[in-house]
Amino acid sequence: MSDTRQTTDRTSRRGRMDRRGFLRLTGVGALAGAAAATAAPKRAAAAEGDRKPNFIVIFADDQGYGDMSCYGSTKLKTPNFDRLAAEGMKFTDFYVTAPVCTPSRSSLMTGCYPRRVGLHQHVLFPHSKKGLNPKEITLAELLKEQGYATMCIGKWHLGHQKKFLPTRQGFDTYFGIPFSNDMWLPAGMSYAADAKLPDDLGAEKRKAGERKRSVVPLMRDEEVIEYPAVQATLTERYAAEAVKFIAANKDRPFFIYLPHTMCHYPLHVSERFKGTSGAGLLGDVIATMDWSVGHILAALKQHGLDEQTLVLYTSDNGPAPGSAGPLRGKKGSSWEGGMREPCLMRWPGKIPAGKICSEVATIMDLLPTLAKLAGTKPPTDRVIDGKDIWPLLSGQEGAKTPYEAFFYHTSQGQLAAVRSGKWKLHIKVPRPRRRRPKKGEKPKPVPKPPAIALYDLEADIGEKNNLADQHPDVVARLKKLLAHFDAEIEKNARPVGLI
Ligand SMILES: [Ca+2]
Repeated sequence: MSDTRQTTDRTSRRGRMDRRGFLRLTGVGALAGAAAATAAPKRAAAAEGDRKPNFIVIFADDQGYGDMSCYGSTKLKTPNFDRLAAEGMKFTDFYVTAPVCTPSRSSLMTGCYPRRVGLHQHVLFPHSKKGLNPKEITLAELLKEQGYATMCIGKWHLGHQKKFLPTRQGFDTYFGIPFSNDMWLPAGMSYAADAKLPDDLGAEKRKAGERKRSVVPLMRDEEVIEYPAVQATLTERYAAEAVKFIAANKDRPFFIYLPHTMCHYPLHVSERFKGTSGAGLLGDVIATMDWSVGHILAALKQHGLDEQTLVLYTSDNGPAPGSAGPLRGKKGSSWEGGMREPCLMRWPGKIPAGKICSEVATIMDLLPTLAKLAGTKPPTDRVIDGKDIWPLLSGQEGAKTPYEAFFYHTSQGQLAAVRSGKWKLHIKVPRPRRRRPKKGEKPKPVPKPPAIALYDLEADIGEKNNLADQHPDVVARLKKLLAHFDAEIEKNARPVGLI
């Protein structure tokens, strides 16, 4: 009984807030303002109660659908991920837009398919001359406009040149490595006066960069502060930065975007966590990432911000070292294992606790959904592919996915598949991986995949039974959706940023 009453109270509170948000958005509030001067004190008080929510978006690197105990891992113990699931919502059908790092991140920041913003062709490297176009309106920029304090902590990977850095894309401040941890030192970086550098990194090398694999710079804002970045302690240092930022901004709305460096190869773990998981190096690395969630939640509680903060945890693509659980394929493939991710969202009092959402939702939906919660809207002068998924998040009765169709791309950005309802049609069926022959064994030829493959994801989550021949009508319908999407995005694609 008391639970029902609580839910009703929360719903009506939300209803009041939504109406005010609507007035703000439509401008009706402003028009009425001059005529209603006497109502001013009441409005001010209401605004106080309407404090915009904080957002903490944690984006793991290469963590798979099976790399949490709340997603079925029996090897890993992940009490803090599990806590997010118990105190929030767990998504079973949450997708990223690409099976590799850069394109997936571009979708989080812009609310668009990577092809829409020109960042679909694999990942950026230290020699790349492009990045996220500064003309794009990022989630951070939308929130900053709404008075948010914004910080990016971790692996950016949307361009390491100054004009593409987080500090030029809506973040007040940045701490992290500019791309993947297996890359190297680019030419032409700026160095802090007190940067920790090896003695032999003279002016010439700094200008030219240094091509040592898996030796990467750590940056603060726009300058290198440490090279080589001590990778073993990065996950803990990221958590410390987040906790510091929470404390410094506890009295105003804030947005923390924390894209982890782990668990991308090469794996690193600190002495403190080494050997603690009983599940090998990957287990220790994931235990550190799990600990980081607990550390951040403790800071929210300490500052009384639990009920004002939406915490979201997901991963940028499928597993490289880890597990995709029941899904087929891994990082780099358009099988479900490459692009369907664990996703947990917690906001006590607003997102129902312990609920499972099995509707299709995507990384592109963060921008429109968080924009709305912050009292603004996505840009209207360009196509935004993501959708407002608040009806799903808030547990509205009967809420359905806003997607008639979701589109998968290869790691090189080619249109690969579509999902509509329970059906998924591949038009670029991934080639099976070549198995390394045993000593003395002749290498076996890799069988050629079929031209198309149709799967019923409800009955066959592991994409094993190709039903294309049995359902020509479904194939025809999905092919039409693919053709329509392809033509539209070709027409309305925007240019990538160039230096
Ligand atoms: Ca990745």
